[in-house]
Amino acid sequence: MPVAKPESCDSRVIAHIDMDCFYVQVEQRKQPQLRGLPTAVVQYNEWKGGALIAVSYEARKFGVKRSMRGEEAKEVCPQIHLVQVPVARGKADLNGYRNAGSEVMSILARRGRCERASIDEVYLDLTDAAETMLAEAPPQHLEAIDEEALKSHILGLNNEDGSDVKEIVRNWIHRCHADHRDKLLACGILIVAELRMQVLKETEFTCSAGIAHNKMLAKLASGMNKPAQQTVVPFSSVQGLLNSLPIRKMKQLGGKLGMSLQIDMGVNTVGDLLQFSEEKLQERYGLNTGTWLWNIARGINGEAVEGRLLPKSHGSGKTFPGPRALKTVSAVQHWLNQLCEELSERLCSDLEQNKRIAHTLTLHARAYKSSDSDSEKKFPSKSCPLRYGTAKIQEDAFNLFQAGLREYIGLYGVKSQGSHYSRWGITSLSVSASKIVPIPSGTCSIVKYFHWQSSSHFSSIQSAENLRMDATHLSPPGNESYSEVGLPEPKIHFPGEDSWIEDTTPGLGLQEQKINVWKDEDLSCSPSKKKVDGFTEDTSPLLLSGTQGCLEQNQNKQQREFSKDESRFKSEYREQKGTRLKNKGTSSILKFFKSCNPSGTSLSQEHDRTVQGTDAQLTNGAGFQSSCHNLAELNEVEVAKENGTSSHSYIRDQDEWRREAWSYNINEIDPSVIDELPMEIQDEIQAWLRPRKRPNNIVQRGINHD
Ligand code: TTP
Repeated sequence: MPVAKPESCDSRVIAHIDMDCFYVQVEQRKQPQLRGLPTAVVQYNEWKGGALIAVSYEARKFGVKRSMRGEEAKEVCPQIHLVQVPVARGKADLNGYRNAGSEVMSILARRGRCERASIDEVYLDLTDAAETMLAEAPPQHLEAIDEEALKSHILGLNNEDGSDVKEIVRNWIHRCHADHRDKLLACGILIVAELRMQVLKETEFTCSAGIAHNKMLAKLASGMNKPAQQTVVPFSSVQGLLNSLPIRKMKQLGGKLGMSLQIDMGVNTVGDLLQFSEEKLQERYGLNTGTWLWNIARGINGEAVEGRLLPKSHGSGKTFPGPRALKTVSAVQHWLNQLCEELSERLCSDLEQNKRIAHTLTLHARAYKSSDSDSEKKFPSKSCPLRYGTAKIQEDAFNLFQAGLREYIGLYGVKSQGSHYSRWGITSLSVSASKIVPIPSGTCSIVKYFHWQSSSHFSSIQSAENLRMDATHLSPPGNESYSEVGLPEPKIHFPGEDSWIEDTTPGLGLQEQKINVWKDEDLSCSPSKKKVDGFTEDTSPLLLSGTQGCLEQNQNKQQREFSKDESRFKSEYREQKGTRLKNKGTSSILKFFKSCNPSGTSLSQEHDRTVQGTDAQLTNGAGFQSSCHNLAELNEVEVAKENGTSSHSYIRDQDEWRREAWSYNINEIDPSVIDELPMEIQDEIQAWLRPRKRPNNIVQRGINHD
């Protein structure tokens, strides 16, 4: 999150690696005959040839752009090859691209801390590797410098006199009187060039890179010379780069904040910000945003490379634009089922491969109401504890949707303009799983984990049973008009999300033992009935009397169900896995180099000949908070029966269950997953991620970065 942070250390070496026309490269690896040809990947929707989502650099030379549809691209480049994005469950299947991104990442991570920023972007902290190189084999003593490194672009180096660019780069790398920071960058040049060649050899993909002292500058640089090239930002060039950089090109400044800076403050380039004091910027845009602006004008960015190879969340979404908007609850349920199936498959794969479990399920949607004065109202995002197993995720997501819809249309139904009820439509739907943690180990966490699993299981069963009634009420009958639902305002106290953590149940030692067995030996998602059943039986001595006993009895029942579900979930997964196609690249790198590049020059040299072709809201987090709701709310409202007079109450008996308060923590959203959600939902989430006003207590002023 772009919170103003001081430069932690100005001698870092940070690289931003961005794959070139990534989806196209993945498709070209599958169909090598397309290599070097104008190619584009088109969306699943075939209207007018489908929207282009990735365009090869060969096609860009003809003027083909991502904003075009297939038919338009054919007009400007008749020979273009259009490849449709793979499809599964009636929507784009990004698994192949995701896995290809992981292949690249595993190579890049060999030399330093690595953070996956999106499906095809990675940040690397190469400081340690560069320091080591400087100590052991300093670049100034290297006789031969790799060709790929010599092709680097070093910002601020001028070759107007027509001198050999490679010679200029060689001299820059060899400078023995350079300051320490530039020497480190010289090492970065060599390391990144080597890594990029390794990526090419092992995956057949080309990528571009930016190398600088912080993430912001590295990201700016990586897109400057594409494809298959790298750009370096020495300290001495930072201000020159920013002075001429249009404000809207800066990450986070493409939206309202950028617009306000232009219109209200007359700021057109990042450098123009230098004329304002930090206080002035804070006064106008709030403490945190003001400081952040003050920092970026000086190239200051203390964000650390997170060291995260695995996503913080998983998401699956689909848009339903225009006439395809979903207008019935059953249509929504159908698509939710598809999305949840995909999500469940990915969760299972994460569990199997990385031994991680997700704890929170969230539903996001975009909707409209046809006859509503409150047209600005957003469909509320809803979260609940995540239960594993496709059917459960589907059920819970559907419940969340119903809760969201109920809130969206108004608690008592929307009766507008005489006797007409409001119609609604869903234009975008997505589910995500977050709060992903390694399977807990050790007594405390296992107990908490299962206590949590069982309680969430119980509450969801209850809510599901009762909310099923809602579906009838919420489904627009026949002509899609809306029937009135009487829902009283829920009154509920939501304590902290972690309250259950304190609530450890005594006597779970045996469970813990068995779970550890499962954890250590049974992570392949193969069913192990014996162990699971054994675990279930072991829990029986826990039966107690009174309220606590009743609670635990319920827990045991739920744990048994959980175990069965787990077993069914595993066998479901095996089936899914059996049918999954595996798209592997061709195996022989030598073959690749021979066939694609018989001259022995690198692909990037070939690319040298090709043509080059955030809305920072002044938010105080209100948007985020308004999207935080919880499933407990569903369990406590009274739902009118069909006759509209009597009501059925399903307020939960046990106060314990009330302690679960589920809200969505924005920090749990992985930026790489946001990219996979429908655009409208991305916009919404991005708005939450914008710089927030915070007390300015972390900024060290007066650091000299010039
Ligand atoms: P980008 O990195 O933005 O673009 P790119 O890799 O295709 O091309 P470039 O060389 O200019 O970086 O996006 C990475 C992939 O994400 C892209 O190949 C396709 C997908 N994508 C979409 O599906 N929809 C979009 O709107 C964008 C921007 C990307």
